[in-house]
Amino acid sequence: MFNIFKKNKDKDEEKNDNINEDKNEDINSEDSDENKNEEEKNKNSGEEENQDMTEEEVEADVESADILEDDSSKGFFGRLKAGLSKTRNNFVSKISSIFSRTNIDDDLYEELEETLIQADVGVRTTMELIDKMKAEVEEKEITEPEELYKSFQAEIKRILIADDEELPLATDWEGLKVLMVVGVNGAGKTTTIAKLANRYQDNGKKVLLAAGDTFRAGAIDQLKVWGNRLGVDVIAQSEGADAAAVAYDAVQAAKSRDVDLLIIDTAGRLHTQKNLMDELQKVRRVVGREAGEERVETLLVLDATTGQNALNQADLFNKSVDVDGVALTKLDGTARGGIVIAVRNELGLPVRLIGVGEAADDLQDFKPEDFVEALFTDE
Ligand SMILES: Nc1nc2c(ncn2[C@@H]2O[C@H](COP(=O)(O)OP(=O)(O)OP(=O)(O)O)[C@@H](O)[C@H]2O)c(=O)[nH]1
Ligand SMILES: [Mg+2]
Repeated sequence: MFNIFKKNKDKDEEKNDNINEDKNEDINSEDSDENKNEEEKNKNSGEEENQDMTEEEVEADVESADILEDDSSKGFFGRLKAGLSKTRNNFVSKISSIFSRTNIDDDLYEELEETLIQADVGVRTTMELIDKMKAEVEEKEITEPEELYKSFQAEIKRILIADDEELPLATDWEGLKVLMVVGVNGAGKTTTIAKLANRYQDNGKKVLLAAGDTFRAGAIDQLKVWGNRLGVDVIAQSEGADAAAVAYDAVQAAKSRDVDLLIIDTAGRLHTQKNLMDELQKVRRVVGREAGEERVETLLVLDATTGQNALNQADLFNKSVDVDGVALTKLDGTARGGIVIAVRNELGLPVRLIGVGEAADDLQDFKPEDFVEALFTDE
């Protein structure tokens, strides 16, 4: 009932058992020097557009973002199609020309394999798809490439429809729900949060935001400006504060204000930075303990344009904080939309949201049927 993104409800019980051990953790404990060094590295290595922005610049940036734009003329499906146009024009048009060949032969399979790998579908999934196509040809005695194309599309759809998911995203629940949003620098966490806050507020939910990115200069202001613009309160401390302490305050505030959805922003971090990943676990533990494990979900935001690297990120984030769902942003910026298939099939993580542009309506629930249709149907 509480699931917005969850992949597996049974896990909660396990977590409840473990959480008691952490009860005495001091959420305000100082970070170790080692941790700070790591953070310094993170600061220097991240390509962060907002890093040196002045307050006015952050404000102008958020104000000019068109996520509240009221342009429903294209409709959701039109937006999806438009957002996937790079992938359509590249990957899909190649695939379609492969299946326009006159014969089903080794060349066809080879070209298909190459194209799938180039589109970030992932090696294992590509091999599975090729094997499946060969099996279909044999079993169904398919001779026409065009007919095989239909099987191919059906197979992609089958991979994307995961049977352990509840679709669509929940809009109905009782009491507080906490969504922790994690990911590497610049993946689109804060923008995704703003879009979700906007959406759930439109749905009549009382939303509260927590400025858990206490690390990057300007991040707190950025969220506050969003809060202002959306008319949503933001719980924040000063830059450099313990992120877990902010999360703690935010959960208390959410409880006392009868909030339906608390969304916690977190600092971008590389999945390879152990200390920062530990910090994330700490935030997660504090939130679970204060809000109740069953009320917390973790959304991993991945930038689709980072390709295979996004898969590595997902794997390590999942090991660290147990990801419930993935938001795959910036699909409009890549010709390699096959990454959606890889996240689903290689990692077994449910893609719950996709970002196909900057506006609010461009953060869409991921619907496999629509996705496949938007990819493969001609104008
Ligand atoms: N084209 C496109 N741009 C997007 C999408 N989602 C986010 N962006 C842009 O990506 C940039 C980074 O987004 P943020 O939300 O600030 O990313 P973040 O993960 O919070 O970054 P840090 O706070 O630096 O870790 C912004 O310019 C967003 O407008 C999308 O689906 N499509
Ligand atoms: Mg951010």
